[in-house]
Amino acid sequence: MRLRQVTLREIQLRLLSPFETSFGTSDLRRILLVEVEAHGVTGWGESTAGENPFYSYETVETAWLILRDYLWPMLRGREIAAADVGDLLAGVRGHPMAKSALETAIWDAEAHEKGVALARLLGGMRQEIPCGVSIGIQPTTAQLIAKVEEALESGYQRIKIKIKPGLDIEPVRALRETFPRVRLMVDANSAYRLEDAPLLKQLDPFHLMMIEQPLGWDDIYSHAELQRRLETPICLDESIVSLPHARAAIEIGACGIINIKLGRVGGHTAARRVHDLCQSRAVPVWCGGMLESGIGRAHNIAMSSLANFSLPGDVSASKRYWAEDIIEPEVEVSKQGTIRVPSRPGIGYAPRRERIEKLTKRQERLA
Ligand code: SMG
Ligand code: MG
Repeated sequence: MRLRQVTLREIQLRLLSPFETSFGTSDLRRILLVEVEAHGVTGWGESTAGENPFYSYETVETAWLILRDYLWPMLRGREIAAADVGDLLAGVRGHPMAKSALETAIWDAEAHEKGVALARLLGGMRQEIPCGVSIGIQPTTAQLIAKVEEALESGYQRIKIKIKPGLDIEPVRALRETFPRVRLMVDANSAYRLEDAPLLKQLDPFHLMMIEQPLGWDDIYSHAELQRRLETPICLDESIVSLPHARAAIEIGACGIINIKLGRVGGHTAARRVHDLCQSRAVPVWCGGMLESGIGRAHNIAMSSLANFSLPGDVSASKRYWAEDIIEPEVEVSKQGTIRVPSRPGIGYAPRRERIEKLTKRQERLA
């Protein structure tokens, strides 16, 4: 297809409640949406860049600049296929969240053009995906337990809690005492150092499914060192920014599980390559979340339909985060803790244009 126009929009959406991790708190989300138009079809993508360069170096501002000044000019006027877009953009180093916003929008447009569900176009085979929740750091253990209880009542299949130094062993102990059999894991978002290995070792007796990204985002080597000392599998998130990083991590034994995020690796094609590599090395993967609006959530669902997404991901219902989402229907989770992969064309959820217009803080049309 040949794109006629790309529209960048920044919308702002307030989270139902603030989300705290080891690196800070999110409350009002600034979300960059990309809409691409080809002849007769449109496609939507979402950049998962944050308000601040804390989870990654990208922000809404950097993604906007890179999309407008570099990525769109590389595609303008060309005949393109969604599967090739990632490679066409490879001349720009890094900036995977900016790339992913554009690339995923093109995948959506191509699926609409072909009249097929994006999940099928990507090669996904699951009709429903297993879901977990990610619970931010809570002011008290009682509040944490209440949040976990609520998630389990809604049917979610596994619980992830955020930890940071000083709020790690005790919350996990309390949860294990209250919920002895629940599938439980923790995410440190790089808050520890290799010297903390004896502390992290104290998590082993709680039979966690995994410890996500305990050490530095750029320190795959130390994770291998740590993994040798722990029984609990390490799952890498921030460290896996590309296929070569995934290969290195697996080869040196830095993790037993990988969290795949579209924005962190640069789109569907890159994510599928990481998925395929992990599958060939018997490393299970699951889909991470970045507090996405419905657009990003829908792309996560399509990606999660691939075969090796065998563990419950962080893709949860719209209503956990938003009073009202920007897609129709909203993402819903069954009592069994699953999301049905839509069979409608494209991402399978319709962007609510009027609502998006109302939430838009700025927009720029690129032709
Ligand atoms: O979208 O449910 C969600 C959030 C999942 O915990 C989540 N994401 O490191 O995995 C992670 C965090 C990163 C986002 S924190 C702003
Ligand atoms: Mg994480």
